[in-house]
Amino acid sequence: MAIIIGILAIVFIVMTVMVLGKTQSLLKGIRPTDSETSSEGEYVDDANNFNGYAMFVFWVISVVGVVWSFLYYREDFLPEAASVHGKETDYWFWVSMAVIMVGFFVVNSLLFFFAYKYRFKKGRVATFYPHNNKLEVIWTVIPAIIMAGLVFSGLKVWTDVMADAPADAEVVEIMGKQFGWQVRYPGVDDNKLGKYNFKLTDATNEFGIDLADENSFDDFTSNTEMHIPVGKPVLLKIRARDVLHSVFIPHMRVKMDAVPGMPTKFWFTPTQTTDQARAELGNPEFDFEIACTEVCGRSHFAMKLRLIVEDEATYNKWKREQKPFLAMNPDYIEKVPANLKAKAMKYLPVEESTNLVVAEDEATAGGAGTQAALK
Ligand SMILES: [Cu+2]
Repeated sequence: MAIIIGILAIVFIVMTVMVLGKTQSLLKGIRPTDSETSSEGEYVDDANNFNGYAMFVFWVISVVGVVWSFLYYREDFLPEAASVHGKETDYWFWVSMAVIMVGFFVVNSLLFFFAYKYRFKKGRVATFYPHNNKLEVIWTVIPAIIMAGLVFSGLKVWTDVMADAPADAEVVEIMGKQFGWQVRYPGVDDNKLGKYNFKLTDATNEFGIDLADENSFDDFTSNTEMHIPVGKPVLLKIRARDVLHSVFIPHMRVKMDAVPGMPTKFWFTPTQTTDQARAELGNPEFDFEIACTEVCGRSHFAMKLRLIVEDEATYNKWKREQKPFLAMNPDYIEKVPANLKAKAMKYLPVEESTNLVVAEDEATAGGAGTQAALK
């Protein structure tokens, strides 16, 4: 790469020197001189010929450069889409690209070729061609139709992407914080995320889960990976705890800002499991990845989360193996209102819940109650 830039730099420097040299000789030509032998026309002819050829050569080099850079950087383009809408947005991206490239090559080829072909020649007079309605209509209507076609097809895909998620979508909450992603699942019992309140956030309850809402009893969290099922719509509920972050899942073509105080969302349907992607790429180490694309502070670069796409059975099995937040942090049973305690209790580890039952008995009936219960 450095070599190419070096060569280009030398080429441009040589060209600059040559152009400057030409300018000098041109100036000599138009300056009044003592002898009448110098011919102005000859200099102008030379300069115009040089510029004409230079235009032509420049365009040929540019075309080679454009094609070369496209092929060279191909592997750095976005990876193949692994979601339903991703394939559609990619399709329209490449259609737009094709149309733009055709326009680019036609217009610029003509521009540089005409600069070369119609360079100044002695005795050639330019045609005065002030107006042509037919031409005006053609070059307005054709691009307008093409652009409208692109805009409307893009708009259709965009409204599908931004529409409400299907009712059966798997709901997953993802929250950005300096510096990492945290994930919350609605649990296996109700598939409903419990309410949250930022005022309840503390070192353990990072989500600010509101345990006064019974939907939150079976919610579980993760800060190491996100699991989702293949072939099923997944609704990401996105939020940020401190500053702006942005959820980016390149393979899924998912990208949405995470804004403090303003929940956002994005739903998508994965089409490929992690295992399928690994087999296809021949790379057993491969993983889908969630990254942050909003520079959010010193360790922004480290805001990554592994995304595991698996078949529904494996996904459901994984979900059942996860322990609810309440089970991991039994102390939080105190935050549950009295009328819901019995319901919440079944999520606690066995020994914790018996202890609590005993403690409550003691609190209500005194020592005698417990003794009676033990008899
Ligand atoms: Cu970030």
